[in-house]
Amino acid sequence: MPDNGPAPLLPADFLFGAATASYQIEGAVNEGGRGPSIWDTYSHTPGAVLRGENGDVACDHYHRYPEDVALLTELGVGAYRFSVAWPRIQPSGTGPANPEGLDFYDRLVDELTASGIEPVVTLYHWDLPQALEDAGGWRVRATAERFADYARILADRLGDRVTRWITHNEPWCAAFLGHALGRHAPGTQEGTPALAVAHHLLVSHGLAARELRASAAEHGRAAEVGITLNLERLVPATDSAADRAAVDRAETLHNRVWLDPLLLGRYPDNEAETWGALADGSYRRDGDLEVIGQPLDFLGVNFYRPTKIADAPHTEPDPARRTAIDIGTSSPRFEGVRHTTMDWPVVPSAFTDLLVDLHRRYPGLPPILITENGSAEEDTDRTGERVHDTDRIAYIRDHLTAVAEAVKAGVDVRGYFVWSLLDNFEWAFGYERRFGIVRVDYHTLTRTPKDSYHWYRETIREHAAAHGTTA
Ligand code: GBH
Repeated sequence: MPDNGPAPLLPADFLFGAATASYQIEGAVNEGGRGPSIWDTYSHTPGAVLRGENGDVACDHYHRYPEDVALLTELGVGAYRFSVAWPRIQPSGTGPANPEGLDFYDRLVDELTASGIEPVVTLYHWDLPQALEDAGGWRVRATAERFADYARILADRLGDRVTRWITHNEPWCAAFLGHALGRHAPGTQEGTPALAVAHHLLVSHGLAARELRASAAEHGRAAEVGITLNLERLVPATDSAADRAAVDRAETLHNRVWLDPLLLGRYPDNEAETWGALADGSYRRDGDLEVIGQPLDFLGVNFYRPTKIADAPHTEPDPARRTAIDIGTSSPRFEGVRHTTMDWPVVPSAFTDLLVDLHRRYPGLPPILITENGSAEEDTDRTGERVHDTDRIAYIRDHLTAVAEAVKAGVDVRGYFVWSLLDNFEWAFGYERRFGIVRVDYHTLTRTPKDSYHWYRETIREHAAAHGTTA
């Protein structure tokens, strides 16, 4: 048992979990009647992913899920967050459900509940059926309507065992990395369409939330609906007015474009400053804000690192050719702190600041679940079967402590999911970046718990013991 410092004390009913996502772990892309997704297309596009890697096999979780549930059981987590691959449920994104796809998640949910682990289900972690992309993808409203149909299918089938639903994971990535930076599927650099995507993702969240709740009501079940955002802690590079204005624009691009409609029922007031002519809003319709702004049962927050923001020239001088992320900012490096293999600065206090600030700025804030937090490390310090990932242990411990500080300051945080249970397909970075607390050998697909897994298990046990409950 590695001793890497004590675990922080969190409330007695605090939920400890682990998280994954479908395309990053499942593999078996041509099995069980699954249709292609935009990530199959994108990862098979030369030059898109580091070393040309893709999710065809990934961790082979589709076949090895009993072993992965056994790892979760031994870990002692109260909950497991996973995502459903829409193209397993509706191979072309519309029409009747594919029974084999539903059966897979049905078995997974059964294994989890049999082990006393709550399944927390994300509906969309970026694997859009390719057929829907071909019909316009998230640029068109119809995709939001199809998403609601898909949500209904899942709620009807799994809602007897699943209570907590996350409609979207990090819509910022789906909208802006996908359609403006072009570093995620579908991999384009568009202007206004990226903003239409953001809006349609929010509308789809609202439409799906209604279906999840309607299904629960009809069946006499409970449903709790949330959405997961990758909120950014943005720090001005200097105290200058220009840098502070740059932070305001970045706040809008990263945080407020989601938080304001979800929690305040309106879009940010500085859209024009942020996007100029792109922010024409023509894709918005009367009634949309009401659909988007219905009450959330919880807000999912993913946090990894803060970002420093400075005022900078636009990268595209022609406003007509600008993409939606070109808002006249740059991100200088944090000096004097450790950086992980993602080259992300490790600043745990920024996590506390983010949560406390969120709590102050949004008075009607629902309870928060930390749906992802973790660190990519080299994991080169190994003896035999052991992986001595002391940096990852320190990262998780210090970020859990940062959460505990936020709770002390009055923020209602109910749980924490470590990203990730397994090393997995890290999107544009392929398999080179490892976030797992369990090592995956991609030749043999053998799973080996790292020291951080043992540390996390001990932390969960100590938490239960300190509160006089059993893990
Ligand atoms: C989360 O994204 C995801 O939900 C999860 O699937 C992922 O594995 C995890 O974090 C770790 O990254 O350099 O321009 O290509 C966090 C946000 C967005 C961070 C994409 C990495 C790469 C941007 N991620 N980003 S770029």
